[in-house]
Amino acid sequence: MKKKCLCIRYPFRELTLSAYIGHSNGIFSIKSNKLLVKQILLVLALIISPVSITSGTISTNVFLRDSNTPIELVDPNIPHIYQDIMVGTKLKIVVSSDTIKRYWGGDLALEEAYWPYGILTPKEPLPAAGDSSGIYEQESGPPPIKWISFIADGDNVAAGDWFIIDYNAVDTGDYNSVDFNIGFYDYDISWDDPNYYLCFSQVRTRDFNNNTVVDFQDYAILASYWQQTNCSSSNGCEGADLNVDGSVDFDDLMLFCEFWLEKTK
Ligand SMILES: [Ca+2]
Ligand SMILES: [Ca+2]
Repeated sequence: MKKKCLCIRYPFRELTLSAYIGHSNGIFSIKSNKLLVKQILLVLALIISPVSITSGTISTNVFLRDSNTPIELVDPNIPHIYQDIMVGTKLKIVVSSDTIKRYWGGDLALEEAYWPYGILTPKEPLPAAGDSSGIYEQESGPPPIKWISFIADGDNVAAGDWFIIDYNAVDTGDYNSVDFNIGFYDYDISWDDPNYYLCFSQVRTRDFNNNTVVDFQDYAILASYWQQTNCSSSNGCEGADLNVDGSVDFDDLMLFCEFWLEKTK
């Protein structure tokens, strides 16, 4: 039975007031009773310059690479936990903002344990991220983590789609499925902990002939190995032993049918 990943979530912050309050502290140099000072400054901020206060969220959405078709959620009421995808599936993760918000930064983070199974590749920032925006890759650790970092900046930052990061599901190793978590960091919320995880469970491909669609040609390959029991010593029966128990039988047929006519292009 396939496991479901453990996802940790942190609440979005509804208002982004920290920079404004910090700026006001510098102006007035008030040092006593910090809570009262913040309350006073908050009121002043609301009175003097309400347009300086922005609300909104930076969000992620996941689509098939060649379309705007979103990947379905396991439960529509639980965000960021997605239906199974096959090895070979190509996704795009879109980072968007519903507000004009300059100097925003964040990351997608991939822990070393997941590196053999999927690859994140950044694309050029979209125009709405601003003419001084940036996106880059880096590694850090220990423990080793790969980061796709992005910054929205410039006079022309606009609400909308800001960044696209491609994801390729490349392997499940020796397993019939792998749970896969990608941390999403919003620096306005935390530098230390992900705001949430994008959770995938990726499974072995049913596209045995590697032509990007699961159809009768793949069924014919599975049928050619029907009830064969030495798959572990014969290259996995060309992948037809989907549950990796050494034989091709009804269990594999059921797993195959779950992705009938699935496309990975
Ligand atoms: Ca095929
Ligand atoms: Ca099997």
